[in-house]
Amino acid sequence: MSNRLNSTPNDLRAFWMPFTANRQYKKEPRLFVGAKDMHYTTHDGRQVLDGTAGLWCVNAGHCRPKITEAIREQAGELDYAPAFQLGHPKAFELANRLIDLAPDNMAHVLYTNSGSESVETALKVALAYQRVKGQGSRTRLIGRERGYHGVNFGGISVGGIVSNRKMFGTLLTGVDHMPHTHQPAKNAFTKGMPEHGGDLADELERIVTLHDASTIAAVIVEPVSGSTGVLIPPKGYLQRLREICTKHGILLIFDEVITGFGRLGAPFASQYFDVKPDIMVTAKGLTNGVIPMGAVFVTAEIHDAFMQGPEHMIEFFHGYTYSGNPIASAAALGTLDTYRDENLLTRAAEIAPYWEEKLHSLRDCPNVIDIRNLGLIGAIELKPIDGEPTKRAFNAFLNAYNDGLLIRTTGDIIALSPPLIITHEQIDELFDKLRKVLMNNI
Ligand code: PXG
Ligand code: PLP
Repeated sequence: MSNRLNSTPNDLRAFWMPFTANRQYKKEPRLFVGAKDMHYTTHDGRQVLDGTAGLWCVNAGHCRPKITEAIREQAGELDYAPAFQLGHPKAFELANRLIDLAPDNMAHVLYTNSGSESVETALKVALAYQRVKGQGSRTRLIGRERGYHGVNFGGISVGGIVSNRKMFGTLLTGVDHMPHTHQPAKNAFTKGMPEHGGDLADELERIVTLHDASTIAAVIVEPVSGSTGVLIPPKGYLQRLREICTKHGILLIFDEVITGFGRLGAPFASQYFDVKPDIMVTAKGLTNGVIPMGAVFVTAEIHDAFMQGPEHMIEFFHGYTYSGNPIASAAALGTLDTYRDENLLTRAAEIAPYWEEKLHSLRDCPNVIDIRNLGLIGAIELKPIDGEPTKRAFNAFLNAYNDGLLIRTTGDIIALSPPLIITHEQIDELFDKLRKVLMNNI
């Protein structure tokens, strides 16, 4: 432990940190030097309860032995194998294990290194699929306001978070957006899925009428929006999107980067909501966040459409140096073993009622204007400080961190998504700490 604490760097300038208030951070740095199960250890030797599973990814908790061991072993046995025209056993084993877990219409997996890359891969599969089916006029992609699909150009084009888009020019052309589903005037403090807003799916019909179905390749949505501040789909909404896409021959892509791997109490949101997409985008919980890896799931129909032409020819011109990397594959297998052995992919369903009750008990705290939840996800929306948007939530984040609790904030919304191993006592501790933070004049 003392070695770890001594390894604190004394010059933080070179690293331009991602999605970080760099100047504030470097004046008052926050570093983690260790982690185990539900807790981080800070550079100043404190324990911090992980209320966010890192960045929504450490679903099995930290430094789990099966994952650590799998990585250690793989690193000494086969470190790297070329991803193109060659393979190694674990990438195939993993794909089969993933298909076993996935909704039953999913048949094949493409590997990536992140959620952002999974999104780009899914959009490219969708466009190329329409073309190989002789529907090359279907080039439009439809996203949604407030959607988050990573930070690469395709993802920010179909995404709908203004600050992630506005600096970067004209983006992909031929993209349109459905309205988001956040209706606080009607739905504030709803437990679970909101009653109002299911009809917003019909906005897709309007967009189809405007552009004509023959120009639209795919629709991409997060089943539950995470990054934008946790927006739970209204009742009936996802079913209706599915119906409209099917009716018009449009592919439906679910971005399950956050909802995948047990967050809602089923392996994937698709199963939780009983709505089947044509393509499913995942990352994060696939390796428990330990090694970068993503996976894109597609149906047999999509895959098989590409399997034509001479057999020595590449069927799909896409892939990454690290697609199905051996150490990442080993980490993912260790992760799936851990999920299976501890029933973690359904555990959120068991603890969700307790989670919901404790979360909504914060309703009486000052400046709380909405509380939302589903599975092991929670959000508390705060009234912004006049003229200083985002500051109230950021203050809450700093105070919680100093008090031994990790929360995540976006705008003036606090998002919670603890590892799926959290106990009832730790849920109590989390909300006791958060209540103290919210009561304390932030
Ligand atoms: N799609 C969705 C739905 C996501 O939530 C990505 C794609 C991109 O994944 P990568 O691995 O490229 O980051 C994400 C990522 C937050 C937060 O606090 C959310 C994400 C990442 C970092 C922070 O809400 N989501
Ligand atoms: N840039 C250059 C110059 C490359 O040679 C490559 C891959 O060979 C890439 C980018 C893409 O890298 P990756 O496959 O890791 O996404």
